[in-house]
Amino acid sequence: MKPKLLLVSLRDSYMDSDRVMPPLGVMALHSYMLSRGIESAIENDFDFHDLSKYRGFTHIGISCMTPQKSQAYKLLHAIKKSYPEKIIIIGGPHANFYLQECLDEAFDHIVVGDGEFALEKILRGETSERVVRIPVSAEEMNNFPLPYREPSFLNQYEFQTQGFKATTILTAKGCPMNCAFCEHAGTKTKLYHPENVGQQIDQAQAAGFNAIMFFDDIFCLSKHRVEELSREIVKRRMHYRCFAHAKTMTREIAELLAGTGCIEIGFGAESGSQKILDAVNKKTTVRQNMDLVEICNEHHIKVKAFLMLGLPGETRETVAETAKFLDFLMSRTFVNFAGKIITNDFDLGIYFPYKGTAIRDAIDNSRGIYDLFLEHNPDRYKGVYKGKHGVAEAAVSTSALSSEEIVLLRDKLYHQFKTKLIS
Ligand code: B12
Repeated sequence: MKPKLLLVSLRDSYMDSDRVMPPLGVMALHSYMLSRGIESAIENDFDFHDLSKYRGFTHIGISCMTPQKSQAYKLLHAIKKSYPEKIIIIGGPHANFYLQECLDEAFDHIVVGDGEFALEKILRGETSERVVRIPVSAEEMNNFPLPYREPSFLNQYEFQTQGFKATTILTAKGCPMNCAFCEHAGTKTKLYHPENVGQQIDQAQAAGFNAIMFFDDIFCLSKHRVEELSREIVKRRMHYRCFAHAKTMTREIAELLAGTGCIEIGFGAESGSQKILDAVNKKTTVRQNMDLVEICNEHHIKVKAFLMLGLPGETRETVAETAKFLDFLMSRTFVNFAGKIITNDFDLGIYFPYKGTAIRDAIDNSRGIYDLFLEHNPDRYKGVYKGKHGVAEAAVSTSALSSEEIVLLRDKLYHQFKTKLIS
C-alpha cells in the first residue's frame, strides 16, 4: 500500500499560547516528504473526539518535546485502540532524550535525531528496526527543500517583536558550547548556507511577515558568520531578533547587527552569580553578561536575558546576585531603533533536570558533583521552565533551598522586575 503520512504537531495548553512559533521540525519533514513523492499532511490541532478523520493515513508521525509527552502517549493509545494497523512513529527532543520511556510505550518506531532519512526509510517499509537513527550531514541539510511555509499555515503563528510581525528561522543546528543544564551541549554544529537563509527570509516575506526571529543558539558565533548572514538579511530589509552569546559579543558585532536590522537580541545570562555560572560550565562571566547588555543598548538593540533559579549550588546569596543583575538590566532605559525610550526584558524560569543533560546524568548516576537534589521521580512533572501566566514548577532543591523556597523566590523576583518593563 502507498504510504500516506500524517505529521502531528501537538498543542501546548500549558503555555500562554502555542500559536507563536511554528513547528519547524514538522514543517521541514513535510516538505521533504512531498519532494520525495510521498503523500503527507500536517495536523496542528489533533481531534481526539473524531479519529475517523485520520482513517486514510497509513503512518502517524508525532513530534514531541518532553512537556508534551502525556499528549503523545494519549494519541498513541487512542489511535492504536481504534486503528491498530496504523504505524505510529515518535520523533523530536523527547524521543532523543527519553528513549527508554518511548520504548516502553507501543510506538512502532522511535526516531532519534534528524528525521528526514529515517522517516523516509520507515514510510517506504525499508526498516523493521524500532529505533531508527540516520544522521543528516550539513551538506545534505543544505540540499533539502526549504521548510513548508505556505502563508495559510504560517499565518496561524505569529510572534511580535517590538510591534513587528515575526516568524522563526534557524540558521544552524547544534551548539558547540557545553552548558551542563542543556541537552544540546556539545552537539555537532551544522550551518545553513547564507543563501539558504536568504531564501527562507523570502518565504517569510511572501507570507506577509516583516520581521524574523532567528532561533538558533549560535547566530552570533563569530564576526565572519554575522557578516555572511547580515549580507543576506540587509538585501531584504527585514527587522530581526536573534540569539547572542556573552562570550562572542563585541562592539563590532553589535554594530553589524544594528546596521542590518537587528532590533533585539536574546541571550542566556542564566544567573547573576559567578559561582553558579562556573558550576554549570557556562564559560562566561557576570561582567561579560553586563558588557553584552551595555554594548547592545549603546547600539539601540534591546536585550532579553534568560535566567534560571534552582541551578546547582543556589542559595539566598546567589539569588540576591541574580536580583542584582536583574536590577542592572531592568533599571536601564535606552533609545531603540525607532527613537523610543524603552527597557530591556528578561525571563526567569526554574531549572528542570531533563534527561540527557550533564547535571541530570551526574545525579542519576550518583556522582556527587552538583549541589542539587531531585524531587522523587522528577519526570512526573510536566517539565516546563515557564508555563501559563509565567508560572514555574520546581522539581529541584539544593542544600540551602527547598523546592518551595525556590518557587517563592523566583515568583518574587519575576514580579518585582517585570513591573519595570517599558515597551
Ligand atoms: C523553537 C524551540 C521552541 C519553540 C517551539 C516551537 C514549535 N512549535 O516547535 C518554543 C519557544 C515554543 C519552545 C518552547 C519550549 N521549549 Co523549546 N526549543 C526550540 C529550539 C530552540 C528549536 C527547535 C526547532 O525548531 N528545531 C528545528 C527543527 C528542524 O528540528 P527539530 O524540531 O529537532 O526536528 C528534527 C528532529 O528532531 C526530527 N523530528 C522532530 N519531530 C519529529 C517527528 C517525527 C515523527 C520524526 C520521525 C522526526 C521528528 O526531525 C526534524 C528534522 O530533522 C530547541 C533547541 C534546538 N536548538 O533544537 C528548543 C528545545 C526543543 N526546547 C526545549 C524546551 C525545554 C522548551 C520548553 C519546555 C521551555 C519552557 N518554556 O519551559 C518549552 C516547551 C514547549 C512545548 N511545546 O512543550 C528543549 C526540549 C527538551 C526536551 N527534552 O523536550 C530544547 C531541546 C532546548 C534545550 N536544549 O533545552 N521551544
